[in-house]
Amino acid sequence: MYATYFNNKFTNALVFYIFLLLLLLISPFLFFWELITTVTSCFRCHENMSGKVVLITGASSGLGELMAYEYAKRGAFLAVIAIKEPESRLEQVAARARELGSPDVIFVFADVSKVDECKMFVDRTVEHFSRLDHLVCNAGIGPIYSINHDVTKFLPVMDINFWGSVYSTHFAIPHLMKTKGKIIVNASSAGVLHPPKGGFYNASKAALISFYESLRFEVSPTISITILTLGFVQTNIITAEYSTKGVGARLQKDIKDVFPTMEAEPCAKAIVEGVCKGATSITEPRIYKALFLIKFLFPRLHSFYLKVVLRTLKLSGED
Ligand SMILES: NC(=O)c1ccc[n+]([C@@H]2O[C@H](COP(=O)([O-])OP(=O)(O)OC[C@H]3O[C@@H](n4cnc5c(N)ncnc54)[C@H](OP(=O)(O)O)[C@@H]3O)[C@@H](O)[C@H]2O)c1
Ligand SMILES: *[C@@H]1O[C@H](CO)[C@@H](O)[C@H](O)[C@H]1NC(C)=O
Ligand SMILES: *[C@@H]1O[C@H](CO)[C@@H](O)[C@H](O)[C@H]1NC(C)=O
Ligand SMILES: CC(=O)N[C@H]1CO[C@H](CO)[C@@H](O)[C@@H]1O
Repeated sequence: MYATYFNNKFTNALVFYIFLLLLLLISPFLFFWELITTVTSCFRCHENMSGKVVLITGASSGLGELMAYEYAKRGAFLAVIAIKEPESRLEQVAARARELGSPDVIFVFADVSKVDECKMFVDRTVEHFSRLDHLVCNAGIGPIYSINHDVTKFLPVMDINFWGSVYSTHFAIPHLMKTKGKIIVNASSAGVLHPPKGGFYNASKAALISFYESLRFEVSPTISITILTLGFVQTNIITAEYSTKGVGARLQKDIKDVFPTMEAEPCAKAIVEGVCKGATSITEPRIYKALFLIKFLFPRLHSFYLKVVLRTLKLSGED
């Protein structure tokens, strides 16, 4: 009996390693396949955004704001959404987008974690513009705490990052069906790489990836979905309210030393360009794609890397 058990276990492991070896052997061909696809995609025609309607949640700052400007430069009508806060800059964002070339911009204050408010801003956008072409589910928060904290404090992470995107998508789908539109969802490389202590944030992003990867099959080919898995981009989320006690600010500085980071503006430009070219997933900085590959092919190397990073960031002692 033990022999069979050992045998099974051994064969299973062997099958895995043989498969891995085969994969490595054919990887030069796979590599060229990827390369050729990437090169040909450069020549694919861009969607003409002039006269199209784009709804962006979380557009009062960060990448959401910059994406609004990129769409504005392409002549799209815009509906920009953010939660009403004393310092919310949504009106200024709307004004700037008009200056940059958007023919008409509306702004709506709403909390994406509330289902009726999501219905309200989708309805209001369609009432005003009579159509919807792109839905950008961008609003997100990123706290950094360990499981030892009061766990209920983190319900908002799931409510905003995951449910906020799902609610908006639910109400937008009937309108996107009519225009053969697109959904752009803001996940994160953290949803794939799960660095330590990002548990709640990273889990909300992993849930997004999982949900939208299967939704893809449900709504295609009418609606296409672009999943963003960004690495560290220098915006203000890392210093946002949930990462209290100054850990956020220090972390942002430390992160720059150990992870590849990218400026927000070229990143927003790359995203909108990718979406208009019909990309199904976008990763910026590109180097993170290599990290994803390492994680799937060599999980031991991945955890070794994370341990080293954890030590460098000195996150282990505090929370
Ligand atoms: N920066 C990075 O390194 C990075 C990396 C990977 C993924 N991402 C993802 O990118 C997205 C945006 O990041 P960011 O750095 O640009 O963050 P940000 O500057 O803090 O922007 C977040 C936006 O979401 C809005 N928002 C927050 N809670 C909301 C709510 N309940 N309802 C409606 N709007 C709400 C904020 O509006 P108000 O301020 O007006 O509330 C703000 O406009 C997130 O989903 C994040 O997970 C970022
Ligand atoms: C894009 O569409 C607008 C109107 O829908 C049209 O006037 C313009 O010429 C188009 N631009 C290109 C580059 O095709
Ligand atoms: C996505 O969410 C993150 C915060 O989690 C934010 O930094 C970024 O601006 C958002 N937008 C895009 C397009 O990534
Ligand atoms: C890439 C990213 O934003 N990941 C998050 C996941 O959790 C880690 C843990 O510290 C955070 O640093 C990140 O914000």
